[in-house]
Amino acid sequence: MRILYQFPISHYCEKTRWQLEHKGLDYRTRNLLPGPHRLRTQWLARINTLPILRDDKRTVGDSTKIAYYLEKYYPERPLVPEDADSRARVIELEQHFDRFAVHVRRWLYGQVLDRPEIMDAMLDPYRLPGPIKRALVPLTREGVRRLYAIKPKAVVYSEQRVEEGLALVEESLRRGAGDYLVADRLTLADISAAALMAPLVSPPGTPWDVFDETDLPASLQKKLNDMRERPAGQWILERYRTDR
Ligand SMILES: N[C@@H](CCC(=O)N[C@@H](CS)C(=O)NCC(=O)O)C(=O)O
Repeated sequence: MRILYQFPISHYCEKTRWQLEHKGLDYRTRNLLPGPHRLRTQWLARINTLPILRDDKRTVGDSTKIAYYLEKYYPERPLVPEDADSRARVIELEQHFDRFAVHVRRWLYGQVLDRPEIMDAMLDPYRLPGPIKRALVPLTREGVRRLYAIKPKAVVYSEQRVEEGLALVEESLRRGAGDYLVADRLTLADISAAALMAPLVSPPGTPWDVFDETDLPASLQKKLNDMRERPAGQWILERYRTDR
């Protein structure tokens, strides 16, 4: 029995879902409620964050640790190449995109945290009774603001890091041999980059595809369109169309 403890909206959880599905591994998801989740995550893996994977008797927390755990115990459809140079590059890129992901989250929440769609995307999976959901909305929103430091200066800093992340995708594509960042096929570097930056371009059907964008401020609409149209944005959308 394989269980992925997750927040559906978390891009780190999406990275793990993609990897599990690429490998054809069956799993069930268990959605934890943001806030009280820490009681469960501490008990399961002594960490505060999701994803956590329970694989029969083994429990692994953190998307990077899960990634290497899965490569080790389920080597079919490998995502880390054998060849030493490519392997080193995949490991390096995975680490970079893992760090950029914090800034993707902060920049995006900086733009949309006050919109109702965000709290719906976060809380609707739990099918809470209306009054409980209404009580949780302000607590969850302020919890997110505090936890991820959604403050004007930090959001501006994160915007620059997001730009670096997108530029790294584009530079890696120029260096690489084709559609993928390192090898001539999908690797953990591609899954990490595409999943962790997907909230910026909200591929159809993903948990971030929740806005009627014509309803967003014009400057934000333009920024999101620009991201979607540049090579990195196009590449993320293509990975979702082809490999997800
Ligand atoms: N490095 C971790 C980061 C995971 C992470 O930041 N998860 C967030 C959701 S996107 C989380 O669980 N936050 C809740 C908390 O910090 O209490 C990983 O790769 O799994």
